Amino acid sequence: MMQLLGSPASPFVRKVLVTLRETDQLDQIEFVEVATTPTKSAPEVTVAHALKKIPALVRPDGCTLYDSRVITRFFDARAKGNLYPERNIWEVLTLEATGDGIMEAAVLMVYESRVRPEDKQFDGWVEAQWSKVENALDALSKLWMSHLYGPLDAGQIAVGCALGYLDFRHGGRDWRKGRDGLAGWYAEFSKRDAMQATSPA
Ligand SMILES: N[C@@H](CCC(=O)N[C@@H](CS)C(=O)NCC(=O)O)C(=O)O
Repeated sequence: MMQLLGSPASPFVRKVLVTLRETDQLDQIEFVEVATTPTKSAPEVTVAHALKKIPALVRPDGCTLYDSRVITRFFDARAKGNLYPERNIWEVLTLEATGDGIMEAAVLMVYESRVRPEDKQFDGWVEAQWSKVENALDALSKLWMSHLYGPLDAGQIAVGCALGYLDFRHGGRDWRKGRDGLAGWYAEFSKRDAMQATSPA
């Protein structure tokens, strides 16, 4: 059986779990829960993922897959799903990259306070990451609302998991302020069974 190495708190792992649920393949994997940080890598992760990150998908009949967007695309193809439609593939991939980028910046902010020793923390750097998040949220609000309301795809899943992660780890920053449209979309999207079942909060 395929093994998915991950933690339910990771937004990148959540994307894979949502994809598995949306394509009805949750029973195809064994979830192996691991705790890993940049300074303390889990041994299984070090073996499976060249960059020592999660998620990683260990397959008995093929190479181990990473990163999250490779794994989600693999499962979509495997189920002959429509999360990466040819019709607008470049839009979908760009939206997915936007969601992933929000997660990356938001995860780095968490590492700054949790992993880096206090005397080495740098507020200016943390705020610069948050300004990337805000810039991306504004881009989503201005350019992507009609796509977000279209048929379900991998871009929407990435954005949904990114916004969920902002609530989970950066709730005090109020990403919804001045972004009613995006907040309204997320309120609906987060009601999906796959989102409810994988909520980290
Ligand atoms: N681009 C990667 C990012 C994965 C990632 O950053 N995962 C975090 C957990 S949320 C991780 O494994 N961090 C440990 C580390 O950086 O060593 C993906 O999409 O899979």
